[in-house]
Amino acid sequence: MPFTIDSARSIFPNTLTADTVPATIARFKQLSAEDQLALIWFAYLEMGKTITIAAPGAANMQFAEGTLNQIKQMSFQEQSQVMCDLTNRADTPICRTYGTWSVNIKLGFWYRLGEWMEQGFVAPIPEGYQLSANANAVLQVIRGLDAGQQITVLRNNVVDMGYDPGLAGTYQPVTEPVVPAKEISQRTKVNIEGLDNPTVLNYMNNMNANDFDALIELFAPDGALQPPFQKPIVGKDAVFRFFREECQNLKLIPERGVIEPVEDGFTQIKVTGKVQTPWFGAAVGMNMAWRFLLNPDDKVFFVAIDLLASPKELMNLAR
Ligand code: ECH
Ligand code: GLY
Ligand code: GLY
Repeated sequence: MPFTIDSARSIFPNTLTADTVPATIARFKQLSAEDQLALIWFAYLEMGKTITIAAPGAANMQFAEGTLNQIKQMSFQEQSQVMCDLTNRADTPICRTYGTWSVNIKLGFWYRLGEWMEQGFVAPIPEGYQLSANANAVLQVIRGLDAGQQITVLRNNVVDMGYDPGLAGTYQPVTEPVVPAKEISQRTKVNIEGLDNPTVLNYMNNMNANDFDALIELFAPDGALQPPFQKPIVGKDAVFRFFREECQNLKLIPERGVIEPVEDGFTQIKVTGKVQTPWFGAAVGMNMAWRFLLNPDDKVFFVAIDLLASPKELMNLAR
């Protein structure tokens, strides 16, 4: 075996990723819970002026409905406490429930709370709230990011909230239902300048069609997928679960790619292009790279998905 998952992670080492995203999140986490909530509120309001967020689907919201109604019944003081608990990742019943939800349910939950804060059903950020100097500095950094990086900061903050019972390993994750794959007649095909590798083309087309059964067959049994700023998800079963839970209705718009053989029949491929999330649609095109390592059977042994530092990186296919 010429490659391990670990060594595969450093193919195409010249790829410049948006490291300001994890750096900003790390600084954000040092702030008080009140500051964190107020900062997200201000950032969210500012972003809302230029990009519209799609309302979560009903199928998505049903799992959060009970908790949301419970919060709606509370006093403003209790509501503020729940929001601070979530931010502090306290061990409370609501934080435990939140911890079992998939990413989209967590985002839908906060989307609804935000609406209720605006409408006066949930405790607002106090009028005239003054961010600390550190919080202001973080907000300044967020203002300077591109839209794709801004929504990634927001998303990852929301993902990190609540109490994570995952370590105990005894909970059933709650996820939105899986939609059926698109009918063949509804499917589109991507075009990638400089690349005609069928595994990569099928990867993009099957993801865009929500055809996760076909998509997973492109992977080697011990294959791995590394999402932006995360550790690799290893093995077909785990990757398949990830597709069904977190990859519905994405739009992958690859633009260009390079391919070259490496050792022992393996092939490395880098593709750059845009990705859209169903939350923002065409309003936000995230600048992304895919770094594939295919085994001698042309199955995906490893693929890393990276959020790029700048649009300039879309042209960087250097080895
Ligand atoms: C308010 C104040 C109090 C605190 C909070 C509030 C609410 C905040 C809200 C935030 C909503 C944010 C949202 C963000 C959505 C971001 C989505 C992103 C998606 C990126 C997806 C990518 C996919 C890449 C992939 C590809 C593959 O090939 C393999 C799979 C995969 C204001 C009340 C908290 C409401 C909705 C960034 C990049 C391409 C890796 C998935
Ligand atoms: N509105 C986006 C979603 O529910 O995934
Ligand atoms: N809807 C995909 C995501 O937010 O990750």
